[in-house]
Amino acid sequence: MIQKISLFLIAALFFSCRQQAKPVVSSEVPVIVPAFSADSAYHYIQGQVNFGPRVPNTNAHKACAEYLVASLQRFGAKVTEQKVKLTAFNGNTLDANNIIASFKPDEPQRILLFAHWDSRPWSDHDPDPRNHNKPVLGANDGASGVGVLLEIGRQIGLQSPHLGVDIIFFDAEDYGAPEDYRGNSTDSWCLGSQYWTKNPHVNAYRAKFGILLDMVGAKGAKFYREQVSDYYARNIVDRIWNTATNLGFDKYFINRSEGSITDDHLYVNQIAGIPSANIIQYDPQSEKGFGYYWHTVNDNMSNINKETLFAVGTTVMHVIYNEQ
Ligand code: AHN
Ligand code: ZN
Repeated sequence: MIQKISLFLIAALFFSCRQQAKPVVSSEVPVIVPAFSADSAYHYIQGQVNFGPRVPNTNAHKACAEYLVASLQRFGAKVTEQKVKLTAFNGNTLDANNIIASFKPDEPQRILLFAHWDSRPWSDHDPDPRNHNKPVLGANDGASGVGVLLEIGRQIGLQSPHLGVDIIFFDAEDYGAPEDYRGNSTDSWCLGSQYWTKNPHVNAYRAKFGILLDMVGAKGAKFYREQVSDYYARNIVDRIWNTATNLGFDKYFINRSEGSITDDHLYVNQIAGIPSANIIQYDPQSEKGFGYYWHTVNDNMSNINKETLFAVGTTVMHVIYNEQ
């Protein structure tokens, strides 16, 4: 009798354990998304701005490239510098450098994250014409996207998502012809991404999707669904804006289509064929579409806000860590 009962107990225990084990092997295991540090992103923006304007062919530009490469290597990425001479609309030869960081370089399933790291040589939208020939410091226009991606790179190095990730810092995005330029200025923006999409750092490079961060650090920034992104990458735009809404960041991410912007993602979509979305500050009310300090001498650290950095960084982290 005792034997029979214990046999029954063992059997009951065995089956109950099997029952309990089920949810653990199901796909409902919650994904742990590492916390994005806005303090750290802010520090990386300050780190770039400390070099001064990162205009191609200047010492600040060279020194900042070294800082970016050393940072990405410290996070454990395989870093490729794509150094190339590019010709600007005005005939200037630019010593350009696309900086590419690969995490899990042998994993075929990949996500591409990108931002431009150069700053504009002319503050041609400054209200004071005497500033038009001065370079833009680019705390928001340039450094903010790079700073957020450096912090994401640091987190990936500590705990990787399932997929491989490439972070590309494109050069010579902001060397585009001023509005009053009289000569031919077709495709004068985004020279670094135009080059990379025709000459990727690895043969037949593929990624499931791409996300561009451009001007993502300003206080009170609003990010609308951008129309080039919606045309080529509606699913990924949906995923980003839904993720932001679920996280409570809907005051930053407005689920409405506004503006069609020539930016690095245009070439990544059209030439590389990687569906890519642009997270870019946009203000349909303002005259220029972007912040009032856009392409002025006032694009400095005083506009950079940690709450905005946190909303953007956290949203992108959730998108990439939830990708299976
Ligand atoms: C144009 O102004 C044509 N495109 C905006 C791309 C840009 C410039 N992003 C930052 N600076
Ligand atoms: Zn710019």
